[in-house]
Amino acid sequence: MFRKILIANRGEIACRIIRTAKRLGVGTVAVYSDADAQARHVLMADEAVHIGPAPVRDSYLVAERIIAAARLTGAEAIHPGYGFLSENAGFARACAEAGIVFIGPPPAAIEAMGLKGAAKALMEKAKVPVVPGYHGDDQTPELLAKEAERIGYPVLIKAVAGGGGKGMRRVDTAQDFAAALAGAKREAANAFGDDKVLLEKYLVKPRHIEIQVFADAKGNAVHLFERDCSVQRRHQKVLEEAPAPDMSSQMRQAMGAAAVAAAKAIGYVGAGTVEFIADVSEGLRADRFYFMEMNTRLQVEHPVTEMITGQDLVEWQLRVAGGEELPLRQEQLTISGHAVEARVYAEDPVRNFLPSVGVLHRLRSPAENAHVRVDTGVSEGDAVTPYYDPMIAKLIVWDTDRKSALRRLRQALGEYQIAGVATNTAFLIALAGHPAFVEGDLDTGFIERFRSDLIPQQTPAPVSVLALAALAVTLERRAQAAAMSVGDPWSPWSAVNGWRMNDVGWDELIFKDRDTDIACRIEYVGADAVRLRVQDKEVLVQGTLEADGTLDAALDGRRMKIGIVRQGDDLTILLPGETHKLTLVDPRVVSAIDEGAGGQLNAPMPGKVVQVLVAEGAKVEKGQALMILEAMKMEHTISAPGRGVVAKINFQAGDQVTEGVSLLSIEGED
Ligand code: MV4
Repeated sequence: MFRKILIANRGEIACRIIRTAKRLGVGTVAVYSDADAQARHVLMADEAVHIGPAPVRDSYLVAERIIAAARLTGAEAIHPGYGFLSENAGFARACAEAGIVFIGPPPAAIEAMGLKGAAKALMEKAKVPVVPGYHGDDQTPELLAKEAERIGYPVLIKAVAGGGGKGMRRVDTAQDFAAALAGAKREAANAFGDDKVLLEKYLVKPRHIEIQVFADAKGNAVHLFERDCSVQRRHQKVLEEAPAPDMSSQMRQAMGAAAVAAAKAIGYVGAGTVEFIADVSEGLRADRFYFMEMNTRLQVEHPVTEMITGQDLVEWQLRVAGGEELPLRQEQLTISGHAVEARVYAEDPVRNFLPSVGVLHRLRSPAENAHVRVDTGVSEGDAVTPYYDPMIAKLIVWDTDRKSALRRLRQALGEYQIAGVATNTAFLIALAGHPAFVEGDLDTGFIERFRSDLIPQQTPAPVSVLALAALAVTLERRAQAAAMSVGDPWSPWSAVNGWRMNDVGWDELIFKDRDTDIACRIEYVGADAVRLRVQDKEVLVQGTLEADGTLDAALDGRRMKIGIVRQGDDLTILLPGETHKLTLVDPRVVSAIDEGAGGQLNAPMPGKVVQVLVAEGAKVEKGQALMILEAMKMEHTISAPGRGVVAKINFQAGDQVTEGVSLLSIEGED
């Protein structure tokens, strides 16, 4: 076993690898960019080395810096995680040349699977089933058209150099073929610098089923069964599970044997995944699965395999890379129960899953136990930035059977409390509870087909939520008033202030719920209770605000613990599986802005200044656009909060800005 390894990655996978290394007594070295100086993977590792600025091409993708960091710290091996340099044969070679073990397959095996056409030909030779089609060198349009005819429509044109769905065209009739071919070639040339294509029979109802394989350097190879990853959105996996629903043991054996044959055909060593596409137009059938591609790395979804086999795949990787034999033989591996993984993302399903950047002002995860595992790389207070993948966590659950596992998944997803960014948790709950999904009726078109069932509805906050928010605001104001009056009975706070008076009276609070102002009358009925009247409804809510930000409340006698997060005037109310955002509108503040307001205007998120629309000294009106910021592929307009004069401009077009920095300042006009 290694004495010390370097993890050439970040986020949850770096943390995941460090956890196993620690358990095995292996020293760990993290690498980090400017944006990750305080990241969880850095705090977890024994040592950490800075490798450059936030953009991945300047840090996590710079092979030389990573190898230099391994040399500097005396790490004997490098684990690349997934993504980044994990499937880069050049990096694997550079490690070997530097005398460092690359924890992954031999470079030649990475290369063999890199080109789709060559990989397919290799698989055909190894008797691994491939989708009926054409993958020859002759690319003349006439020949390709004839081949399409032979295969039978519909056919799929795929870029040989492609992957992840890029450069794919479905063609339904011979008349459409020539135009589709020209389009696919143009796209492939642009995207990959290689316009070669292959043709396949188009499968109308496919499932993505992949086999986890493992091989050691002594000629042993096994499979650790399958994962079903059919539920995807734009080629991004959303839910993964093991075993695959409705898989017969006969089909499992056939697929496992094919995957092991694939690994052996290319001299594979280490962890790999052989992806198959199964034609389920007539259900899962042992003679209708076909090789798609092989991923020569540990995959994001490996934990579901760990949960059903009881094995630690990172431990297997370290042992195999260190020259040991595989820990178990095929006949010693068995499946126990069912596991499902959901990827919790900072993205907004309502806005077409646009990534959502910002600070995780609250991040409370479900409690981990024998059934529930959380793999994450972030902590409360960390930021989701535009620099890296916005995945917050992977939630993995296990139970004895699929339906129980899905129930646990929905339950655990409901326990998430996340404020500061939008997330897909409500979408995932809808997905894990969808009748068709629960029945196991899956294919790769599932999300698109049931889109309207799955995207959460944007409903106005119910009166109960307004009441909880009103109670939280009231309790917070009282706590503040009490804190300020301590030791100073003459302070204006302990004098006859509004709160004292209102304790026996009432007040008005205005909440903005998206674009609607909702005026609520709150009556102070006790030290810890308010009655809320809004429109024609009324609720009595009582409770206490705990130190960790939990509101322990009773709504008309119904007890609940909910999360409340306040950032300035913005309130996030976190109910099980449901999040509401309200803004407290203070009539006095609004009028102050109208009369002129000054101050700093800060960057709401990290990004790039695209345009500065005003000069220093310019007079501006309330709402006037001052600066345009680009972040997450979107433009954000920074506008004047009130009438005033531009005092100072701190950035120019083209400048990169971090979250929270002062972009410009305005002096209010009297
Ligand atoms: C296909 C297919 C239907 N027929 N091939 C998409 C990614 C690429 N690796 C292979 N893909 C597909 N290949 C044939 N002959 C449908 C897909 C496909 C898909 C496959 C797996 C998971 C999700 C998918 C979503 C859309 C299309």
